[in-house]
Amino acid sequence: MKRTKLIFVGGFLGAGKTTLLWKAAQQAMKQGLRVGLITNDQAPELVDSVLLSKEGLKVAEVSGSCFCCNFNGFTDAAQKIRADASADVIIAEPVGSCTDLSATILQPLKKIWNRDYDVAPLTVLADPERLTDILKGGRAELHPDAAYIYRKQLEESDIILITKIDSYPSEQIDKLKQDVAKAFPFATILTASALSGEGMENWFKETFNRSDSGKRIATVDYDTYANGEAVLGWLNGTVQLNGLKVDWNSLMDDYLHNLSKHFDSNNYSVGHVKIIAESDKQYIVGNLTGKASTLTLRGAIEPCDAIRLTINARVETSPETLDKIVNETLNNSVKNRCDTKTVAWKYLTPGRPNPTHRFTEIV
Ligand SMILES: Nc1nc2c(ncn2[C@@H]2O[C@H](COP(=O)(O)OP(=O)(O)O)[C@@H](O)[C@H]2O)c(=O)[nH]1
Ligand SMILES: [Mg+2]
Repeated sequence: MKRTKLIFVGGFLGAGKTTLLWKAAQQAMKQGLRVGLITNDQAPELVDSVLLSKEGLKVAEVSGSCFCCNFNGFTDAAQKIRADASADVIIAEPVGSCTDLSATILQPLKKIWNRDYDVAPLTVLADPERLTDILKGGRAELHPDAAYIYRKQLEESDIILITKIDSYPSEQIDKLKQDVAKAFPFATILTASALSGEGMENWFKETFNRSDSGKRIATVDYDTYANGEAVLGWLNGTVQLNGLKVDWNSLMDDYLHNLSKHFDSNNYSVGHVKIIAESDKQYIVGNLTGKASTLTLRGAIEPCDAIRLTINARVETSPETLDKIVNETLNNSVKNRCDTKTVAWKYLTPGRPNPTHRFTEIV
């Protein structure tokens, strides 16, 4: 079997990685390529995997640990999807709060797995709003140590892809592009919108055709990195909701707005809150990537009796507080509308990153 192209799409929580994976996979399949995707999280019950599978894409998941701390879990998943899907290309999404991927994933892959994988340049996605603030030396409403992770992700990138350009004026994006090029002169700077498709082909071509991956290893202080992750409460849960011809669209809208209100009024900075509600035939996806203004809901479910709701929340507060807010808000939002039954529920603080490999030199 020939070598599989392996593309990593990093970037902070909510930057748009999963949306990009989805659109890139669709585009690549249209070109006749066989595509596999790998998602990653600290815990099971991952909205991203549910969502991508619903779109008919071949998805493997590494959950319970990030790729860096479970390198063999990553290569097992990659080997499986390479064999099952005869994949020409695999696109992998590391956890949004992870950094040091060049040292811990790209270099070991080049050294150990060169026969099977042709590793593409490391793409780091950046949302224009957060990026603008970080470039000014700000912290994009994040804890200083979480903002440190954001900067380190950019410092180790081969390609910085400024995303979501559909929602920003083009002059602003041009100026941002120049500023990013000045701050990170080693990286190729590209722009795209996964939603409108603009710039996607250009990014995919550049990434797919290049093999100069992991050209930099950033100096990362693991105490600051660990603390940047530890300030986040992490919750993954799945709940079955049962009622009678319930208007799920308005219920999900209420639920996400109520959650957002709680986080904002307590000044708990949101990394990313993502929900997917699924009936037999339809689904709704909700996202919150910061304050209430970032709230979006997509899709619709016709009134019916039962849905399955998966919730992933990464918010700057203790996991216990996060659990309380997510749970109580759900109970208040569903009151008199339906019953809830928990299928799976886990909340935690990510542990100190302890990578399987950590190369100090470029392979
Ligand atoms: N306007 C706009 N929103 C986007 C784009 N890509 C992603 N988003 C939104 O950003 C939020 C987070 O996206 P997601 O792909 O889940 O981010 P991830 O956490 O990096 O995987 C969602 O609300 C997406 O709809 C884009 O190109 N344009
Ligand atoms: Mg994602």
